[in-house]
Amino acid sequence: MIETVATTPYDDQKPGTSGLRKKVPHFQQPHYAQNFIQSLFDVVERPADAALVIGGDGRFFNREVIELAIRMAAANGYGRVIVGQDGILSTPAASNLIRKRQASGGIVLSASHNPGGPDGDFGIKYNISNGGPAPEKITEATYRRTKEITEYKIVCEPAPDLSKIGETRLGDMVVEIVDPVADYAELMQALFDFPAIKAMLAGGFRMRFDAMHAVTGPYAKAIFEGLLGAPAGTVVNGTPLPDFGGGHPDPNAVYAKDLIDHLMAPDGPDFGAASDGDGDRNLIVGRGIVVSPSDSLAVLAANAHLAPGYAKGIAGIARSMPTSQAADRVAQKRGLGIYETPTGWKFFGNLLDAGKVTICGEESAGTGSDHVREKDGVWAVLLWLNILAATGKSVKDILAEHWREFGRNYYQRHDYEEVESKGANSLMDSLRDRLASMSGQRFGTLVVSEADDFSYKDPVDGSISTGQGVRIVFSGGSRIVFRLSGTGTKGATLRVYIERFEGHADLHDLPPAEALKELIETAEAVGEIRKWTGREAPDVIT
Ligand code: G16
Repeated sequence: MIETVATTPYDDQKPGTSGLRKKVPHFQQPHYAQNFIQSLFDVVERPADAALVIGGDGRFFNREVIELAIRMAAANGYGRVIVGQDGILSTPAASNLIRKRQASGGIVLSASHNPGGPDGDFGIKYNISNGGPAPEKITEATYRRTKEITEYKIVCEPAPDLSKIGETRLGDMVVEIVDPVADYAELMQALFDFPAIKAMLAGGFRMRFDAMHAVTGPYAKAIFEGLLGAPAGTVVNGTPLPDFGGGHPDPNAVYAKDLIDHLMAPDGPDFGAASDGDGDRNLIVGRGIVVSPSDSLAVLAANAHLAPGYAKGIAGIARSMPTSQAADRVAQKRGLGIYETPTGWKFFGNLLDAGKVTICGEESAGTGSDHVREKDGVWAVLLWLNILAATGKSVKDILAEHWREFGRNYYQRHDYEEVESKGANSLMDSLRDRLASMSGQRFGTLVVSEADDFSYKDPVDGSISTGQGVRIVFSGGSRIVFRLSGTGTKGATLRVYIERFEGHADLHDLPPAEALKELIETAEAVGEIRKWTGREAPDVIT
């Protein structure tokens, strides 16, 4: 039986870089999640009897909202929901299922790399029928709808048991509970040379994968320890927990320190990797070296042809604006198209659908390809393993050779987290006010050649996105980018991205902080970070 429930709008349901993210208690307010889900159902394109994929990263409150979404889908005319067993689906696995099962879309419950638990973060994102994050025109229409919503529809019957694989009915709708790993593992086997990676692992190559108590645990165990035969224990922190074991499932130098420490030991494993809350980000570490996400994108793009799924070569590369220009150098040398988009995977969807690019990546530890329409942590790890197996080289050697061929783009991102929104906005406003007069200005040895607030015109559908981050480019190509994060849930997070190109091979082994020293000082001089944030130093440097 369908119940229509009266509700009143909330005024803060504007999706950010990747869906609606708030603290759990915020989501637990009466009708909060229901309002957002109904607004989505009201605005998204879907034929009658459409299929909808539903899953999440297993964080606290996951199951409650999955059950709600199933009951609301049944009341809103969906013909079928495809749900990961126990409510689990990594973001890339959900993207794959949407595509494979020709669903009209999917709901993924995750706040990605943000911490979980009763006081942690929660999130709802919607993916469209190509498997990718909803573009801005849908997120904006959803937001508009949330401001005028007066009722939502839900069936009175409870959702079925999510632990049992198979089909049941809820009202007129079929509820199909599926193994969250099987279809994804099949896709990975079609892309990569599993026998070669298996042989490398059997030959004594040692790896460590840290699932950070988040969603990739079951995927990593099935693929690395199961299909590829890595010894039991290769995957650590492999059981998804609602609070991620009290940790912060963000695979960076701060939160994945334990993994990095293992890889820095002289007798450490050959290869280490980690993924985030919902399995779309990745960190790659070789023995004695951490690979920056921007370099990882460039290396993967330059070597993808070594994997069977990309043997014909790649069509082009896309990167988000703040991501380093290392990938541009690969594109230029190999005669490939290169696209610079705003931050957010949603901007890659049209380029991938149009066949303009095959590989995409972001400085925020995301890399992926046209196999799905999301970034994909386990995919990146497998492509690295495939490259290592095909070349027989170490991660360190691969990077050194890459820099020799293409030059090195030294790169750092400085994050100032949970700063007061007012100060952060004033910092950005002050920069914007000075943009027009910045060209020609000198800071030490650096002279500004160009300064703008990045805007993007989508080459496929012509849509325009403005205000995507302040870029200050210096003669010689060095850059400082200032941007406010769109994924935080408290105050504002200021991100400062710093980049310098070095062409001389004998200068490729400097610590990034040293190579970027003058630019880091210039970032403070131009941005007046201390003055506006009251902070002496960044919270996280990646
Ligand atoms: C999300 C988006 C990414 C984006 C990242 C950082 O990642 O999917 O495309 O690069 O946020 O965004 P911001 O700098 O605005 O915080 P995830 O892994 O959180 O979904």
